[in-house]
Amino acid sequence: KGQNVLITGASMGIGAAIARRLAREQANLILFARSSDKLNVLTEELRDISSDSITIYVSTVDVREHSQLSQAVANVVQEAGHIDILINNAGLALGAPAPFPDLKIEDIITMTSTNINGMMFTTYAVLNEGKMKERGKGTILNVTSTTALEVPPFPGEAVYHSSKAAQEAFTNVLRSELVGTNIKVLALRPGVVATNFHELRVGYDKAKYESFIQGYEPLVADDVAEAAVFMLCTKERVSVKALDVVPSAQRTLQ
Ligand code: NJP
Repeated sequence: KGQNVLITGASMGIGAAIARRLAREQANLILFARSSDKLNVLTEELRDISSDSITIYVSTVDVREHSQLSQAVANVVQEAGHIDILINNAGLALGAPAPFPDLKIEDIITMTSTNINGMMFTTYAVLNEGKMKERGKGTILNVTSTTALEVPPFPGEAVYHSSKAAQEAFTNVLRSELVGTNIKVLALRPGVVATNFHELRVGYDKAKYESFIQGYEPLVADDVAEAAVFMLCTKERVSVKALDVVPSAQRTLQ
């Protein structure tokens, strides 16, 4: 309650679901994404959910653009004072599962720059402009993926899985750098969740999506949001460092 929470990729899917849950918890929300229309619609919904008792800041931000991001964080901090919680959630997979050399170079650049650079740029801005480092307290929750740890790996997703593995590595190193402060660094790893993510991923090929999730019901975004709120609401001495949230019947990607 009353904490300032920045969520990237807040315009839909898991990010929007986390925003809805946190609005019920009376957190002040800072919503970043590229689609201003969707952010505005969500903001209205969040005002209803919270009965107008929270402050909501909305910024149309592309997490791949460092200067845009740090400016957006600095603008919010002028009003909000600081950021307590960062949820690095913006991310995507592009191109149907395909052998690495068949991927388009622009898709490789988009995936790595969004999933890796975007997460690092946002974290950098929040630790510095967002005053988290100076205050020595807060939480950084990275929405990574079960795919980051899949052994043996799943052929056809070389870039997406590598980007998620990079997120996990970053999470672990940052956590050890911040030992001795009250800044928690956590990883939340979803399995398959029914969001727009898969439509982008399989190039809107419904048949490929159906075959991917064959035999079980995927999670909905709110299932992941519930887990996120659980991780964020523990006592100060407790750190749920990482959590896998998967459909009960999900087989491994193999
Ligand atoms: O995806 P989707 P999810 N700058 O497509 C935003 C991970 N995950 O909620 O910019 C700023 O509904 C985009 O906003 P917009 C996944 O890797 C998922 O499922 O307006 N924002 C939108 O709000 C990702 O890290 C599954 O287009 C950017 C949001 O990202 C996270 O969960 C499984 C952006 C994506 O919403 C949320 O994905 C798994 C940019 N450059 C991990 N580019 C799953 N769904 O099955 C995109 O293991 N966004």
